[in-house]
Amino acid sequence: MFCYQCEEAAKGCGCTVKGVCGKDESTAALQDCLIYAIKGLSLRNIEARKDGKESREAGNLIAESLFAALTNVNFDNERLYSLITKAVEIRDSLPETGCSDEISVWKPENIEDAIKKGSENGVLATENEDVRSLRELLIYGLKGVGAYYYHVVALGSEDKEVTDFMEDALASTAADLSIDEMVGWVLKCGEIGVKVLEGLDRANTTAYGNPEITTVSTSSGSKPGILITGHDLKDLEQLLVQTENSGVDVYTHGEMLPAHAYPGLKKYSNLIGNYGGSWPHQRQEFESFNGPVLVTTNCLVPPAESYINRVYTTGPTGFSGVKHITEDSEGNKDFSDLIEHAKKCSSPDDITVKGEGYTDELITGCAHHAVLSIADAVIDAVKQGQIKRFIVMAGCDGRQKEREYYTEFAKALPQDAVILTAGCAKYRYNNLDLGDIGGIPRVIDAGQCNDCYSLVVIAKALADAFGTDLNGLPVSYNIAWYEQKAVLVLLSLLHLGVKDITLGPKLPAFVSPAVLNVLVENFGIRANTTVEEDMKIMMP
Ligand code: FS2
Ligand code: SF4
Repeated sequence: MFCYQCEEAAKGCGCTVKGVCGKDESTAALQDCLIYAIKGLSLRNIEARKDGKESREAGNLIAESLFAALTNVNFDNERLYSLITKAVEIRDSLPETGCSDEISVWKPENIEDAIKKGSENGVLATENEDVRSLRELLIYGLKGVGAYYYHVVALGSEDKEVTDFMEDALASTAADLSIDEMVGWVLKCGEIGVKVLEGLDRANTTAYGNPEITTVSTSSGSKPGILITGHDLKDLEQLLVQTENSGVDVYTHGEMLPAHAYPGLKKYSNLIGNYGGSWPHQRQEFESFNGPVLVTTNCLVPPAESYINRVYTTGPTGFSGVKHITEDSEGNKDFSDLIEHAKKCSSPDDITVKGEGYTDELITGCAHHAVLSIADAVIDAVKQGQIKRFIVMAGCDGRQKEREYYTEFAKALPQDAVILTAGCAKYRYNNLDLGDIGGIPRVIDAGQCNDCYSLVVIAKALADAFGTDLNGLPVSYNIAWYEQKAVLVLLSLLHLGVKDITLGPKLPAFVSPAVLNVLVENFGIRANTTVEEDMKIMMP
């Protein structure tokens, strides 16, 4: 196997024996085969599109497949294989094109055949390092598009421009293109990233209302509970409806924390708090939660034997041996097994970090609507020098010790700096008691990584108020990345013209020296260093 799609790629180069994430060789090969299969499907669907005979089902299957191949989503070989066979089935239902390229006609005999195909057509099948780097950069950006688009579809919207782009861009990675053409596809992916994030923001707020600034308890109650993690708000809504008056409480974990801020979700009295922190702590936190855990999307850490029987997956996630909850044709899911399971479990152990400097209440819901409603106060605070600078510390958390950098950076920021965040990166500092500036929280949590669009809206509003552009604002970017949704967010920021982003804790292994040069020369991207050095740059 060879995989280098995430920040934790072994030795900063790539995982070759088993993934640091826990993905084994056969799963890695099936994910590569799945990408191969959806490239073939894309090529055929583009041909069919010319005659108006394309499959609309293809776009959604491609999005789901891209999501399933994203880090920490699906470790279940049978499920990955069924996506491959589905892609082939849709492809073969399209009108004949006479095209006999292997990628357009290949069919697996069985799962071993698919594993073989994947291992022959993985990342290293592209020999030239720079071509490989640009193709993979595009595919990882597309995994972000697929993941975000999957949520849009779950909430009942579709966007043909996005699905056409996914197909066109996937097909481009099977063609011999010039470096300039490939760079063009990568930048276009950032443009589509902004569009899909905007669409997701619209879908979420249409379904559940505009998030309100909300304080969330991290204490444990005395009733048994269900812990829900991942990003899927519709799953949470269905779980809340089904657990109402059942005697079972619902707690959020990780990226589900911002759900507490939506009027359409916070109205449920059985949504009682947030338990634990970000995904790398799952092993301890799922253990001490004592009750069932519903994993709706990434990040899933391979569960330990001691609690695997309490884990349930749904949506794109999967793990061999873990119960998976599917939806019916109306999009409804039946969580009754989980609820009955919870009733037999003890209440969660209290794991809240207590003491001076920490808070046991988390503030979330500082999405664009809520922040713009206090825009006058924010603008005044900037004009009067109470807020000197905003630091965007959005992105991902991860396992490695070097991520402590972000905690130390947050602690070291002067009192007149405000952190703008979205994504699970915030768990490195959101329980620090960083206070507020005249009532404006010093950590403005816009939500999940899915909500990065909010940060763009806030930054654009500030730019308008100060008569400047995004780069003219007193804003610095200290982004923490881990997986491929963060790759898309980065490409989206580049599309918006944001320059001088600091990225860490390591630069992507899939960016070749020549491609890095393009990013440095055109966009001023730099790697983070030490808190002291970076502070000089970001708090000039
Ligand atoms: Fe965090 Fe993991 Fe949100 Fe990423 S829960 S790193 O895949 O999607 O951010
Ligand atoms: Fe390694 Fe990351 Fe790939 Fe997992 S997703 S195999 S940790 S590079």
